[in-house]
Amino acid sequence: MSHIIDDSPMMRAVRLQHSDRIPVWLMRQAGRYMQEYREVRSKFTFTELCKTPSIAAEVMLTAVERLGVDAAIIFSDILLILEPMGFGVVFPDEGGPLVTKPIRNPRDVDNVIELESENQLQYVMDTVRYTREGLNNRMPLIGFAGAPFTLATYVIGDPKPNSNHRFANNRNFQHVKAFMHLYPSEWANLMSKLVTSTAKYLNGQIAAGAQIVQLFDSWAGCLSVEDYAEFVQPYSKLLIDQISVGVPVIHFAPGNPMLLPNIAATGGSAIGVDWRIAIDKAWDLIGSNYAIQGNLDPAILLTDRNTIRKNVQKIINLAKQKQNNGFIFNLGHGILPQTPTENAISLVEAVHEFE
Ligand code: 1CP
Repeated sequence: MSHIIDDSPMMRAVRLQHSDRIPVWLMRQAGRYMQEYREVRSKFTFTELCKTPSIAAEVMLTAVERLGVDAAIIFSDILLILEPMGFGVVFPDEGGPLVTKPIRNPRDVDNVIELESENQLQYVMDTVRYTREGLNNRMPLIGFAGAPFTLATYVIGDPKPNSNHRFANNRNFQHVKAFMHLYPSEWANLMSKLVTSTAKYLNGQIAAGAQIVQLFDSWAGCLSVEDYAEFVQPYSKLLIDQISVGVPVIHFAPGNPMLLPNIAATGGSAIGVDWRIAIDKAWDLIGSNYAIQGNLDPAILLTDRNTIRKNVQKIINLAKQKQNNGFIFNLGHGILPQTPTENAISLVEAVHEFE
């Protein structure tokens, strides 16, 4: 890896080394809130965008340029890996993503196809290459994947035949929870297939040029600590343990601060934290040997420049009280589509100007 990237604020922070400034990037930093994205998106469907690496790369490069952030993430989606695994995935313009061939009974797990090679997602590997080239060592590039549990929330459908398995209809996560308790051995089989596939996918992104990877366990917060420990933690650990040595992993599982000690024990160099807990208290739960990423409430970006600055300073002050190194500023979850772009820029400036 080049020394320029090794010495970048983002890379130094994720490794708990001192850096001159606090690095900042925003989850979902390229997206519908941004005029430039909406213009590109009006010409392509979301799937076409993801499958056209030169444009996917351009979308992210435009966003990082506009915002002035310290890290780029590839433009892609956590659900794309499900296609070569035999689940249909569609992204309708309204109502959220849809898995068209979900698991409806325990026997369906046998038909889930393990990813054989990252080349089955060649377009993602190309997006990594093009984005990395376009960045020209200005900042590290983050690859990413959904954690096995979060992928399972999308693929385990309503057991009733022909029922509509739209994820938005399943916000209580009742199907995935019932499945893991009722069918522990099929659950283990499904999670193992997701782990093996995701490890290949992430290591493929690393081979293609990703310098950090982030694991999104976006819906793990719906679980109790006991269920997380029994049904999820061993698999996420297995996955993180298989990531290429020396590549920092950011482990993000928002929604339930009570899980933080387990999330940290599961692995990662940096732990992502949402706004439901203060950053200093979160760091106490995680431990000082981990970097921490977070934790502004995305709703604050719907206010104004002064309110944003005040909230940014509050978070940085709390983080600094704990440790001088190892803090990455981010939102607690993805940026909201209603966010004015100038507010996102104000946030980045506020972090960079912090004394
Ligand atoms: O129509 C559109 O333009 C599609 C909107 C969209 C976008 C811009 C989707 C559909 N995915 C993405 C990109 C995306 N998704 C990125 C790229 C980087 C960026 O935008 O800056 C990343 C990192 C993701 C990750 C992702 N996808 C997560 C994890 C992050 C999180 O928010 O917790 C999840 C849960 C998804 C699933 C997904 N894909 C798309 C949507 C709207 C959703 C989430 C909502 C849902 O399931 O209802």
